[in-house]
Amino acid sequence: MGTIVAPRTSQTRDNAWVLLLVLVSALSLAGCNRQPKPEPIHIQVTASRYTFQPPVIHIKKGQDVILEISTSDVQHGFEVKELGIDEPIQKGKPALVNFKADKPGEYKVECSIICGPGHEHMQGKIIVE
Ligand SMILES: [Cu+2]
Repeated sequence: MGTIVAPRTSQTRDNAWVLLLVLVSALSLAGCNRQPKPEPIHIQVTASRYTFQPPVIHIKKGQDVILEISTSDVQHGFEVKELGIDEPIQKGKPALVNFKADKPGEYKVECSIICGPGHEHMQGKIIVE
């Protein structure tokens, strides 16, 4: 009789461990779901007479974005009117621009500081998908 009871007890203990493991896994999964905020994506942009590099920036709707913008020659401005961005870019001092676009579309990037004869044509694009 005793030999039958002993294995049952250890079986019960095993079940308890499995149950505990399942509970712990479920709790840690639930914990992950509570912080779905993804890290912001970091994009390097270089302004120079008379282009932005990359000329087209692709991002996802709702994604937190940090643009690190530097200039390789003179002072430029990084302006995206529709997103309320206008940042002067000085040599040796990269500017960090943090934003999030909630509406898909194409946003025009323009240089907002006169930088030479080609200034008017210095444009780029942000495409939000
Ligand atoms: Cu300019």
